[in-house]
Amino acid sequence: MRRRFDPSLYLVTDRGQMGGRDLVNVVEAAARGGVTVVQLREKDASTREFIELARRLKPMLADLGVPLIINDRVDVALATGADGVHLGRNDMDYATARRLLGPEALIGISVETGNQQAPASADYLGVSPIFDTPTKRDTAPAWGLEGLRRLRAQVTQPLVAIGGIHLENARLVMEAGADGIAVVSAICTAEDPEEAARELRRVIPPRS
Ligand code: TZP
Ligand code: MG
Repeated sequence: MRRRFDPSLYLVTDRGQMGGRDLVNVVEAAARGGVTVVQLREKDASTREFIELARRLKPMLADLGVPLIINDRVDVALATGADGVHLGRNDMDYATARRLLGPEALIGISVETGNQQAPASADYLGVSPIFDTPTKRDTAPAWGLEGLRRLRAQVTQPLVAIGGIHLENARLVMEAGADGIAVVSAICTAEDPEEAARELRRVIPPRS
């Protein structure tokens, strides 16, 4: 049995895109607007700062019933009681992370090309990038909607699509087979992150 979780609107944080606003305030607004999962992504923070940020987010998100996932770092997830991790191809392997985090943890795996495999028991695959995006430039070639459709037909894990997704194309991405959309700039740069999340929620088809 796969762990229960709603991947439909997945916020990936980038403090650099928040215009000096406090991370917790922006994430809380987004969660109130309907974000269903939050990934804390900190590429430049020290381990200590990463842990402090996760500890600030965790109780607020727990109160709102929104799981917190840590990007890359199993140790930070363990240290902070986060709900899971998102692992890229150079991060800890799935089996080791599962052993350390236990059967209840949410573990997502990045899939950047058609020949990358992922364990059937992964909680979701992060399909990356769907479209080119200024937020992350060192990516593999974009999947496009057609690539996403093809992958959907080949794998059983839930698919969370990321890269260049915003209000105008979110529905198309869902219709191409995604179980959820992950966004950075569409929420982190928004003047009103709560409203941005609410608007994205409106274009995501209800889960069957
Ligand atoms: N991984 C693949 S693309 C991406 C990440 C973290 C960035 C997506 O950012 P945006 O602003 O939603 O295009
Ligand atoms: Mg990573």
